[in-house]
Amino acid sequence: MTGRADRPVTVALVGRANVGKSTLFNALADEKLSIVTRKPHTTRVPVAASIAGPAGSIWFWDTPGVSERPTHPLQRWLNASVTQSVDRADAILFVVEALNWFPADQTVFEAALRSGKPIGGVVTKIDRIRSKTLLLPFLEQLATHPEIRFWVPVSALRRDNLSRLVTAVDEYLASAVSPSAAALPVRRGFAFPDFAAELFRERLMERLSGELPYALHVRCSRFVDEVDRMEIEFRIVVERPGQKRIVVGTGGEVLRQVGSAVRADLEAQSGKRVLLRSWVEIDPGWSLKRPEAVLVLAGQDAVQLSQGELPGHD
Ligand SMILES: Nc1nc2c(ncn2[C@@H]2O[C@H](COP(=O)(O)OP(=O)(O)OP(=O)(O)O)[C@@H](O)[C@H]2O)c(=O)[nH]1
Ligand SMILES: [Mg+2]
Repeated sequence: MTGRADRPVTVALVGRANVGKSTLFNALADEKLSIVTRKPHTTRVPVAASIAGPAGSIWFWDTPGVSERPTHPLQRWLNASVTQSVDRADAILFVVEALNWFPADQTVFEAALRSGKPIGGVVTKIDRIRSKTLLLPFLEQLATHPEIRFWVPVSALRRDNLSRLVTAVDEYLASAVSPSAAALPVRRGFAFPDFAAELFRERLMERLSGELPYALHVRCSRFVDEVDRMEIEFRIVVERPGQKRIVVGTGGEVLRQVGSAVRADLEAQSGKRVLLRSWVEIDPGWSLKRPEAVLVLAGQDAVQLSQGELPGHD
């Protein structure tokens, strides 16, 4: 590496909810750092990873999905968080789903343009497109936007075109900016207890339907890390007693099944035996009265005893 500048460049991945930002981010990081579900508005807190580019390292930020007309305080807060990431980043990677440009994409696109920062574009999920003849007119339409320095079609699932994307980011974005020290993320990924809580939320979001994925919030309230074992406790916060009943499930079935899947994930990742406990609390209208609760990363107020270093989570 030649080392383009003293400091790495930071690039925010921004786009409508569910376009595949987190899947792409994880594929670029070559590690699962951000949770992914089939449902929109999965990502709530920006997460960063440094990736080696041809001329130096580049920090990528995964950000929440933008809502076109946010009506709920949580959506407004997520939108504000994206604006903040755009403000902090040196450059922007605008993410759009192949063949799907909706009003929300236009909203994000215009916000990215207003930032005045260099912008590159990614077209995701191309593995879903059966014929290139369908994709070409879409790409041609995108190419009419002169402000976007490049468009790279990718499939994060199949890892198609990822190195071409990193090269384009390096060549057209990273070389065009003077990196700002203020933009540098403090860490790669989440602290381990926060990541564990995110995994719990991922499993619950996939399992539950309707409003519930958005009415719940998971916090890690206790984290004990020893040489060969971990103890970890989660509080799942919902808004109403009926929601609590569904999250717990008949005879505690939902919570037990989700908990054992998360325990298996954590044991595989840490190589330690994991003792996991979880319970559900009701905090009426938490997302309405203080959506910033999601900002409070679990690890910050979890009781932590002898916390060790884990790969990818400094
Ligand atoms: N077929 C296919 N599906 C993908 C690809 N990338 C993402 N997906 C799927 O798209 C859905 C949403 O992916 P996410 O990565 O969570 O999307 P996101 O933009 O981060 O969503 P939010 O965090 O809600 O804004 C998931 O079901 C992914 O498996 C891809 O390259 N190909
Ligand atoms: Mg996401």
